[in-house]
Amino acid sequence: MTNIYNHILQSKISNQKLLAILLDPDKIDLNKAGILIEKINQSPATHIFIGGSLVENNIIDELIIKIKQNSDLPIVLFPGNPSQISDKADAILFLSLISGRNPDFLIEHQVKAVPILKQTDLEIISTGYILIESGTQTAVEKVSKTKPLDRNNPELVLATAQAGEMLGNKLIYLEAGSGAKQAVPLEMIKKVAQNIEIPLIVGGGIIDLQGIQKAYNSGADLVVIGTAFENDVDFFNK
Ligand code: 1GP
Repeated sequence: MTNIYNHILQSKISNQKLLAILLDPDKIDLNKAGILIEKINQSPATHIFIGGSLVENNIIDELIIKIKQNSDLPIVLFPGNPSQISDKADAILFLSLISGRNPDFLIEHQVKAVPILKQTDLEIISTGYILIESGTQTAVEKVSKTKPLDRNNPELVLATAQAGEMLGNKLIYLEAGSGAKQAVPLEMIKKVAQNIEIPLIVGGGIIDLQGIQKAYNSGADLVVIGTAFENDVDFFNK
């Protein structure tokens, strides 16, 4: 497996846009995972992200094994907490919720994750995770007990992203929240993309192909699609 972060960087440099399908293990029936993986293989996805705000079942290992048997796509953990770490994946977005002021999600979970991560060969990709207000309270907001940043305050969002970059994060993730009513504003994506050097991930509330294209056109390097694919596995054929 090649280095996943380097590939993201190279893709950014060559303006090759990336697409991740997010699978929430809580919402997956392992018996039907075969069909799901087939659909992912037929889609333009370049990565599979695995995780969720809660994840109460423990099928993560099994799910990843099944994906690996049927797909060559890189599998990246996108964990809500350290219990979602699996050594079966290829990499992990080592997230710090820098839009919030809850120390648990800024550093506590990360400290707790270290002994687990040290036992794995996962590629660790430090990611500044920024939650943007999106119309209703999303699961991330509830679980993390943090306030999202004002969607009408792009300056603050940019300063937060730049602080993440200066702190050494390798990626910035602008998140509206899973199933968000409103996706991250395009102007905000543009402003952040133009003023950071590191790759930019955008996700939450993107429900159609035009939405993906618009996020790319605004400067997103990687777009994450969860709910839309969950609701319709033929989403990418439309
Ligand atoms: C959530 O950004 C991802 O963390 C995907 O969101 O489920 O709304 O596509 P959706």
